[in-house]
Amino acid sequence: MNENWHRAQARFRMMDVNGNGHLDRRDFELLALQVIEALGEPAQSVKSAALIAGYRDYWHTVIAPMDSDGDGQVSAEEYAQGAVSVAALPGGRPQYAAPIAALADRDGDGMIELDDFVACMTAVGFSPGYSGTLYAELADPTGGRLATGAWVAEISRYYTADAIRTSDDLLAGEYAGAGRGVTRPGARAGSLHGSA
Ligand SMILES: [Ca+2]
Ligand SMILES: [Ca+2]
Repeated sequence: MNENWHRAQARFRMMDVNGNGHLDRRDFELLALQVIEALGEPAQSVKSAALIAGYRDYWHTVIAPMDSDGDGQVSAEEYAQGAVSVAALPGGRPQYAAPIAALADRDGDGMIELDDFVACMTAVGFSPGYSGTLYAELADPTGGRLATGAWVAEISRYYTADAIRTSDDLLAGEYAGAGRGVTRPGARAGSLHGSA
């Protein structure tokens, strides 16, 4: 198992929101709804609709094609084989990147506040500590605030194969997400590794 395999499995677990061991359309609907709820955004708003559409497109165009056995779900094995590459993403970024940044920019001034960033990040499975650290790293060094474009760029960077700045830091943040308050009856820390 190499480092990229571990990263793939960590991502897989974050996306398997309902914890049934497979990725399908429902997981990405839940991801969008968790972010919308975490930010207190009205479910029917334009920003919410854009995020839901972004995650739906991401599922259909990026994740669903990894379903090599055609059962309508993407298993951990299929995901690992799918080799998520930024080259496969429309415009070089996942479709939810711009909508999630727009949603977190509550007042539309192009900047995201720390609390809103952490709410978004924890809603998709990152730990609060990692989220705070990442905000500080990405924030404008003069104003101390995070520009929406900087976050969109970071989400895109996250998909590049050489994106690991320090793998321990990144994986610690990702694995911490397994402890979020989502019911995951099928999620077991060792099960994915055992299938490698
Ligand atoms: Ca699932
Ligand atoms: Ca499948």
